[in-house]
Amino acid sequence: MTVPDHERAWWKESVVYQIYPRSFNDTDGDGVGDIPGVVEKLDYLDDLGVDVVWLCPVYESPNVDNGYDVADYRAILDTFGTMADWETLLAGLHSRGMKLIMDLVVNHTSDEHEWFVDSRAGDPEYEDFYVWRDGEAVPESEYEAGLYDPAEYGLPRDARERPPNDWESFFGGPAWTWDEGREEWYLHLFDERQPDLNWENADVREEVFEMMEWWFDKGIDGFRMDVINLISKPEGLPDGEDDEAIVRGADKFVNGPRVHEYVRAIHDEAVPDDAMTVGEMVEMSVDEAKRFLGDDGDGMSMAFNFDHMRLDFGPDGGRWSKGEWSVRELKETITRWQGGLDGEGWNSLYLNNHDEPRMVSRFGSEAYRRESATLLATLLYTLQGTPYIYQGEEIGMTNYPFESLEEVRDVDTLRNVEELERKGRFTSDDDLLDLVRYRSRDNARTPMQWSAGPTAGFTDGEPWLPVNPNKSEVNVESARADASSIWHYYRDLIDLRHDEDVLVYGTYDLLLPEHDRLWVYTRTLRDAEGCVAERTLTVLNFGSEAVEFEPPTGVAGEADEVLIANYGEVNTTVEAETLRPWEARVYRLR
Ligand code: ISL
Repeated sequence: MTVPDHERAWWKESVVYQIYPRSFNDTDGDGVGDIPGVVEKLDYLDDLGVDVVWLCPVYESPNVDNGYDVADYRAILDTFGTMADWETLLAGLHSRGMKLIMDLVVNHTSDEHEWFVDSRAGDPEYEDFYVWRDGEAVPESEYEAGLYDPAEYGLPRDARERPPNDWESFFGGPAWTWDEGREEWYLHLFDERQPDLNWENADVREEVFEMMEWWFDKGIDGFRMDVINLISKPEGLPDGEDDEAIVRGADKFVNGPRVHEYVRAIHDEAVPDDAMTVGEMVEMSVDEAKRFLGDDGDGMSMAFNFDHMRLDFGPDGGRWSKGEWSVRELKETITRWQGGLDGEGWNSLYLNNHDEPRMVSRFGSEAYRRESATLLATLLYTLQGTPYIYQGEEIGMTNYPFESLEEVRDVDTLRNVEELERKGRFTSDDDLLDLVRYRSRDNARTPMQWSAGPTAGFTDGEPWLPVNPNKSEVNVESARADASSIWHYYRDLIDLRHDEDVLVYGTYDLLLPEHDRLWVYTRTLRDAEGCVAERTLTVLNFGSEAVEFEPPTGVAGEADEVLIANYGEVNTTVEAETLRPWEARVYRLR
């Protein structure tokens, strides 16, 4: 056997399908997807061939951030159904041999969570469950000189106080909100209605562990851990020092001093050995990631990193401005993670999710939708790591052509745009909408397109977000009826992944590193003696122009089989050829 047993894990051999329940399938006509809607599509998921479903939050929530603001970790949101519906879902997945991972959102809760309600009221048991601090007094002279505006912090005109430090929220504006009742500020790295939990408090940790165990007892197979590397805040909460940080203060609260202790405790106390965990890791380097993962890590199975999601940030380094990305940079970034974690961790492979624009619109080409969607998929399924499909990716869904801000629901977009408008960053309405069309998380959140019907078959009611007008062309029904569709290509790739150990475990080696259009690499499995046992070659023409491919020595003339190709039948030997726009091929090398 080429892959030693101790290296194998079910979650390495799996393909994960991410469901954003609000936008997946609505069965009761309220315009919002629900859990029975997921149950209705279990055979669909099974046919596609996925192994694991990651269900975005379905807990009780006021939905300021669509469920990432949890009001009760042990209750299902009414709109989504009941606990009995959820149990039906779990049983339906398990009976089909699929697994379920839930979203764990424990950096913060909703302000409607009873812990926060009690904390805010000063109940001694919960007083310290969140991060409360006194502010900093502002001298009258600063106010008079116009250097201080109480309105910026939502304070009355006569207030002369600013937050305890200069940290900013990911959703724009200060990371602190003043509470009238306690006469203190509380920390929120996201919306003001998402107060950060105080992980320094052992009771908080105990509550979280118990809640996790409760879900494991119900039979789940793992957790996706929301912004898990933000949970430890440094003592004294010092001001940010890095002017380039993604938001002010990130250099202080990302990977805080006790983060490894906490993440290890989560795994030791609350995660069964065979469960899967995937940490969402903001601003994470390869070396830092290794400390969470692998044999000597904190017990986490794998990590989402954001390095490749930053390549198109604008000149000011921020997410809410638009910059150019290049194939070279994307190659370099992914290659760094492939090499860095080989044997020492495990990658999560994704190019989009519920927080990111659609991958075809961002990294591919809407003009070559089929070709580029299948090329991007070929990349994801022939890298080392676990591939994630975000709902609709398998039919090549694209960004939404927003015509006005009124069509946007996402708190991140609305708050950040408001902040940018305040700073006078937009030259016109078109300028603003351009950025929204490019960056808004709502691009990924429009309803799943099941058919060409009036609401794309998503609901009988009025959908909570508009349906993409391309539904008549882009939908599951027509994709399944067409053997050459993106959907069928995904199914073939998933089969391939299940059949070929080399595509799961093989080492990645980049060829032609300097090429600015072609992305070419091998995957290699060696036997116990170190001899090559299996090898594949992936060749991708990452762009809308034809390109000459000159195979490098070592692979030229090789190959006896094409494992998959997105232009149908191609030559089985690797030789000099013109590759068509977005052409992708995977060969088995001799
Ligand atoms: O959207 C982002 C990147 O494109 C980030 O600012 C994002 O908020 C960050 O990646 C954290 O995301 C997670 O936590 C948020 C929640 O809004 C996101 O949906 C979730 O994936 C707060 O819980």
